[in-house]
Amino acid sequence: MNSLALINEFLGQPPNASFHGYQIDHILEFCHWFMGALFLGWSAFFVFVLIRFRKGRHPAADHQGVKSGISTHLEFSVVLIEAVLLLGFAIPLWAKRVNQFPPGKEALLVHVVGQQFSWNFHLPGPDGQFGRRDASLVTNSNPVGLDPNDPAGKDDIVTVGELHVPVNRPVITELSSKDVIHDFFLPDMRIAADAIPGSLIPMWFTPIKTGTYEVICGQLCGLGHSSQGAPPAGAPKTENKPAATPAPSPGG
Ligand SMILES: [Cu+2]
Repeated sequence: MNSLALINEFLGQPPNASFHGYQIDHILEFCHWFMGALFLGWSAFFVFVLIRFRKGRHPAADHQGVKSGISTHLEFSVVLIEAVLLLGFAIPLWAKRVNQFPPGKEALLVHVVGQQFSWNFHLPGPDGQFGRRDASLVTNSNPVGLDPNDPAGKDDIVTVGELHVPVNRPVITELSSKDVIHDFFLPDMRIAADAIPGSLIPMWFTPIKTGTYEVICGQLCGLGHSSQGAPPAGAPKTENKPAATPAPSPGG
């Protein structure tokens, strides 16, 4: 861990637990330091201007203003650095995340359904096939509306608030929502994406460390928003195939 990483820790970022997370951390570190430098620079400039152009020294306004070109050069450098950050780092990194999904056979596919205020996880079970789901079948004991007559759904695993995934294997989550817009956010995995009713939004990550990590909702979605968490996404090292442990349902 280099000293640059300290600024992320100082700002409360948990240690990275996903394969691509280091790239995200590097760009965050750079942005934090860059924004810190900008903050100090602009603050110093502001104080300088307050003193330099005080009323005592300039009782009458000067309509010509600043004659030196320093501020233009400074502004241009800031714009240049920001353009490099955006076009050179942020957009390519984002493109990699959304365009280069791992092959379906290699990855573990999980359907994630958000609701006020919990996360439901639907895994295909040993047969690798998801059972049919229907919104009209949703009840308290059938949170994702799994069709009991569909043979493909017989071995499916549905859990509320807890997800177990293997390490070192890509996980693709397909996000949707039953009610309002939520945001499936795994801070330790350095990923987040909105869960929107009527859409299936794919997202992926590869856990590289075993442990128990937090799942939170990153989108203000109602009164119970802050309680829409789950201590999830971790697996014992020995676990090679997906397994999920049902958690007590929040009863809603
Ligand atoms: Cu939410």
